[in-house]
Amino acid sequence: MKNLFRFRKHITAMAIILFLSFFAYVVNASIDGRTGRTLKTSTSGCSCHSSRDVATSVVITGPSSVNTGSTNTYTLTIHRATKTGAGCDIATRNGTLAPVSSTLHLSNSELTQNTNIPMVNNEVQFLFSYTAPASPVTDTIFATGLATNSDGNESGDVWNWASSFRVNVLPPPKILNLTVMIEGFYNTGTGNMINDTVRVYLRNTSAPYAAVDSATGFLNNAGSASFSFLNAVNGTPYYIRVKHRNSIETWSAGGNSFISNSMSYNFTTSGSQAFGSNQIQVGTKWTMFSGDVDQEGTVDLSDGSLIDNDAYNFETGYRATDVNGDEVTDLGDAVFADNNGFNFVGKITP
Ligand SMILES: [Ca+2]
Ligand SMILES: [Ca+2]
Ligand SMILES: [Ca+2]
Repeated sequence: MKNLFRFRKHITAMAIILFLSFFAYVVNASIDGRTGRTLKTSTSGCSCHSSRDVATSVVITGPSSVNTGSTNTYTLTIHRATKTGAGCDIATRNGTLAPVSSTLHLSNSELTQNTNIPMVNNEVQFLFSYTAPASPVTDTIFATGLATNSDGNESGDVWNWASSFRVNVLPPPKILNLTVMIEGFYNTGTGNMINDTVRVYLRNTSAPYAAVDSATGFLNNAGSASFSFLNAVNGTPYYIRVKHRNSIETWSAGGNSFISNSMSYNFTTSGSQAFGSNQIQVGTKWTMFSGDVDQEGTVDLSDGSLIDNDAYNFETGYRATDVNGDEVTDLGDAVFADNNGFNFVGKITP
């Protein structure tokens, strides 16, 4: 009888311990994070921890524009006066999330805290990576932030949503590495060209040769620059049409395609690199004809008279009439218009 009584007491004590452990488990049930709590899937937020608190600052920062398939790092910052701990739920529609901070883990494709994360000066930052999908899309990153009093239960905790963060997922730019020289700007003595800006248009190779994209670049001493295009695609041939402030517009001899987002083209190696072989040789380089000051497609008397007017007025600086690029308009410029005008130089296009 005595033994049975002792046994009962033992059972009761064990039951109490079990109950207390279970209770502790329940109140701490979400200390290692909950998912499905962002505006992606729910408007209830961290509703176990009181109602939404607008004084809790929850902010997502990172690039708003990324390339398809690329991985970029973002930060979720949670700040709330008087609070000492934090948790979060981060979700996205199309991309893939992964923890960068060791305080995060992936659960149901979302990111959440491992435990109550201590704040420093009422603030905590969670770093995470976002890998963009393979196809262009406007994506959204969602987050809900919890600020706690670190007492191990839901009382005294507050939460808020981050503003939903838009991510424009774009195809990577197509890069044209172009070399093209300008007759009047090229110095055969030094082998260098005066730097200047040109605009490149990519044109379809069938009539009406529609412009698909354009980009500007700043040619260096070797006549080279990189041009970045957002609308062009790989594997489709384009004519390369080059425009410069006082040169005859010049087209590539034929169509050229981007392969793996890249293309190189060099006009200077041969006259026939241009459509209609419409270039002039200066020293060892083939260059765009200079002197089309009014950019109507030919070099003629009207170009010459614009140069003469500016020369008469001793104009200086960056002007279309400065055909040799020395920042002075004078007879040194008129000579190009005279020579090319005499030879009836004009654009040749498909
Ligand atoms: Ca609490
Ligand atoms: Ca002209
Ligand atoms: Ca000049």
